Amino acid sequence: MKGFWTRREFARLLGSAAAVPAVSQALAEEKPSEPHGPDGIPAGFLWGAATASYQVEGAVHEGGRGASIWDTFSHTPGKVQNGDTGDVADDFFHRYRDDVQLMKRMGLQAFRFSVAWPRVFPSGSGTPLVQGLDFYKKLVDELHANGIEPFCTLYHWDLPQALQDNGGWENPDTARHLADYEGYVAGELSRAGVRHFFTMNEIRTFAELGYGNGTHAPGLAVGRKRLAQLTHTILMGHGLSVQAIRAHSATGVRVGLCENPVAPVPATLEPEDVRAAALAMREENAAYLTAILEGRYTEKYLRRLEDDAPRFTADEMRTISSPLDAVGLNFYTSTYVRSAPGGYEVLPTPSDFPHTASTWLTVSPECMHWGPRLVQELWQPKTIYITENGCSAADTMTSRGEVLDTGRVMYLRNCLGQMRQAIRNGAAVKGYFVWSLLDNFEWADGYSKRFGVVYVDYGNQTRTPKLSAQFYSSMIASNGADL
Ligand code: PNW
Repeated sequence: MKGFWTRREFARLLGSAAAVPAVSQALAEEKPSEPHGPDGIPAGFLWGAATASYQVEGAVHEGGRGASIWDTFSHTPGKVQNGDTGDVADDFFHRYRDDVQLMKRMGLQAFRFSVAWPRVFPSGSGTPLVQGLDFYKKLVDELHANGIEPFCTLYHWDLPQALQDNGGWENPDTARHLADYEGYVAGELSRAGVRHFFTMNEIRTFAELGYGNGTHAPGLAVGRKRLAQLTHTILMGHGLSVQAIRAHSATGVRVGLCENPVAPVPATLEPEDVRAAALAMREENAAYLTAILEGRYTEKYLRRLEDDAPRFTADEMRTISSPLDAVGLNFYTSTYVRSAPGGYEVLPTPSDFPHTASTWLTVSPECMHWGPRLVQELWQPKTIYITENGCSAADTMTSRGEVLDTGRVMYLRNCLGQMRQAIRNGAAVKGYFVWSLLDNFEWADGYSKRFGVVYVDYGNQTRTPKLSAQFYSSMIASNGADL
């Protein structure tokens, strides 16, 4: 089934030619995606699960690992719920073999993990630690031996503390150090057979929460002007890393990033509301995905920031929009919009809107339809992966040792149905990673919020697949036939 609109009709719907982004420089050279089968989920679709280094590994003092900003932050009283830290987490560093067997039993075809920068460069730059990548190489071998495709995120927020001491993302050198680190790791891991790399995870989250309101590491609130400039430095780090990964890795690797764009959902299907949603997708993500995929900041963004707008050069914007092979999208929730004078209006969230165990995470699976669909229609990526989607729940174990997380089953089933709708409407979604494989260290919420499809008893590190893991396994077995 085709989308509602052809690309040209959609461009007309968006209004004046000026409002229509030039096909992203980053993705312009890509061929259009293959037509998808009538079932919606294309053959060869990859079903996976995601984790991140600091959230699952533990072993923070092993192998010469340096400190990251999350070690510092979690050990600062009052920053994380219950004073939790990632010191032990899921002990994945020691238990990865068993966990890969768990993945295999679930039928997972892909696994997204991240590399901890301070395991490889303990102080962020200089000479890499010889044994720094041993753990990841063993993990990759284990995945390959069990027929699971590794997807490697190179920066999921654990910045070496030594770089933070020199200004962190406020120091342009950090972008260059990141690229050196990413080029080195991609070189090594691509020779170990890793074919998929993401430069970064969720620029929006670590910039806005880390430096905007200080609820994440490094816990700063630097004000609008400095935030805009350091966000630009982060984008530079991404672009330089894309180039470094390509320069250093074995041929055939695929490079992308994982971002969590605001996912605008049109309140109605009237063309003006759909157009409003497309405008909102572009403007609400202007400092992140839009800048990366178009190689420019929107006029509205620059005008809104006035004197606080970032300083940048045309050359930097070309670096930032270095061509990508894939776009990773993390979708958890939606933002409802409608048409309004000036383009669009973001609608307020009613106080009784259903939400999960995390109050920010409202239950609105439509993000999985409109999110990928609007990204596709605006920027035409050849490949989209849903690199995260999932929810928290107040999971408990029954006396029979089961975790019956029906809320998560409902959430995932509906999200996947909406993803199928996006694919039907032309979004080039080629894989899906549930967040998360395991319950883990949920940043400022510590261990108080559980996102896994597998329950972790933090007392003895026992893993118990939840009902949602069973649901996900059977869904994988049918390639989503029942969605
Ligand atoms: C993402 N918010 O983070 C991250 O990529 C994961 O590491 C994380 O565990 C997962 O989503 C679940 O939270 C976010 O407050 C953390 O809006 C917080 C927010 C959004 C994303």
